[in-house]
Amino acid sequence: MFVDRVIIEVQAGRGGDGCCSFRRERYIPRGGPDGGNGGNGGSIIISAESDVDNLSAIAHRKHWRANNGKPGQGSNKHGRSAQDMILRVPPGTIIIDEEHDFVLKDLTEIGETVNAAKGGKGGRGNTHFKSSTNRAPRQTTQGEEGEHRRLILELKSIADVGLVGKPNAGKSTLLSRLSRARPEIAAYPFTTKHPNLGRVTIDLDRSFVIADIPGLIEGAHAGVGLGHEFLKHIQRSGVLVHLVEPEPIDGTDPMENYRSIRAELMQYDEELGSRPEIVCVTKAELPAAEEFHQKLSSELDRDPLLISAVTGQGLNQLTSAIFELLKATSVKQD
Ligand SMILES: Nc1nc2c(ncn2[C@@H]2O[C@H](COP(=O)(O)OP(=O)(O)O)[C@@H](O)[C@H]2O)c(=O)[nH]1
Ligand SMILES: [Mg+2]
Repeated sequence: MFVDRVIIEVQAGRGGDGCCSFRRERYIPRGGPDGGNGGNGGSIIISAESDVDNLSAIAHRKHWRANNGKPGQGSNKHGRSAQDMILRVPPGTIIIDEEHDFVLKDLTEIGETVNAAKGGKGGRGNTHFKSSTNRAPRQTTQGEEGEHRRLILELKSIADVGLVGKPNAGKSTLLSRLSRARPEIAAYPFTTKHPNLGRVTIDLDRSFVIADIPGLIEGAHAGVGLGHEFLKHIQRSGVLVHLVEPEPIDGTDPMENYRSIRAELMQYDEELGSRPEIVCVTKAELPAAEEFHQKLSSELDRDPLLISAVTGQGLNQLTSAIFELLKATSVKQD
């Protein structure tokens, strides 16, 4: 199951109370205060980890609660602090405070963490209050309450490149050919039910991540088909690769298909629709491919590529073009 949005409640642990105690030993009258401090409550830490790819492990539970700190004891024994609870999420997870409607943290990097609910501090034992003027204090403090929050966790995948195109255009096949990702592939629409990420390695120091999302169809922005919700997984991609198949099995016009995906992107988010785009005519070995490639060339101001995931035609050209464009767009951002 692929989950990219969950609402949970997190409750940090309470701090342990400070202890009130006096040393009582034979031959030592009025031995003085010896109550220890309470331990700290556990915090709820959310951490972006490379081996997690969606939020399903978090979705099975609504309440996440860290343990309380232990109270202090006599003989100046401090209570033990509770361990923090760590929730592991994929990089790209945005942590939102639901009640107050603000972003607590956008965990974009692997290894980044946020303390989503701080554990309560332990209370002071009466030893702490000992002074020259008060040698037998009875005063202690209680442990603090742990923080409580309602959180929305929303995953917007981190991928350099987003693949777009009609269902059946060949997106998943291309991803599996270029990377080690193994998305589902079949000759019917909507085989891909959730986004897949794959890293494409050109050589030792040149690589990038591609996201394959379920196919768009016209009206996706209005909730038709698999809907636009998956578009958020390419919203952070600097470059789009738009695949168009030359001979759609459903008999649709490939040129119309190209235009409708463009319109769909613009309607969802103009900024996304304006990202640099590499257009590819797929399935190059099919008879109609050449002719459609020519036709599309005259329509666009930049030449589309002609590729085949079956024969490998144009794939090196595509990965180099992607890399160059990524380099150019990241320079512009700096
Ligand atoms: N002839 C040919 N068929 C392809 C090529 N790439 C993908 N296909 C086929 O097109 C169909 C849809 O591919 P898929 O990758 O699932 O498309 P997606 O819906 O865009 O992800 C499958 O039957 C693939 O085998 C290609 O380069 N040449
Ligand atoms: Mg697919």
